[in-house]
Amino acid sequence: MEARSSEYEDAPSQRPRLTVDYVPPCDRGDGNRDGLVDLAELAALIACITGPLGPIDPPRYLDYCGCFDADADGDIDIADFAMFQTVFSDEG
Ligand SMILES: [Ca+2]
Ligand SMILES: [Ca+2]
Ligand SMILES: [Ca+2]
Repeated sequence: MEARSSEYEDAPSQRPRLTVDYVPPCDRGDGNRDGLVDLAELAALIACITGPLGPIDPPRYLDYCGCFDADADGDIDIADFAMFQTVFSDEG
């Protein structure tokens, strides 16, 4: 049984294309996407801190909190803060 279709093999430019636009929640801690990870993000991160006993309490989990969950384990704790420090800059 032939699993592939040969319909487009002679006309590669006519092959169907799938374009996926992925917008990440933020760029390495840059919650407001201004290109800087500065005091604005530090304040936001502090508002999101849950401690290590997650999971995050949903009412406290603001839209942007996922931005600071660097290890993607559902909480914002010291491990996430440690990673935040590696990208933090107060030059903003
Ligand atoms: Ca920022
Ligand atoms: Ca954790
Ligand atoms: Ca985490």
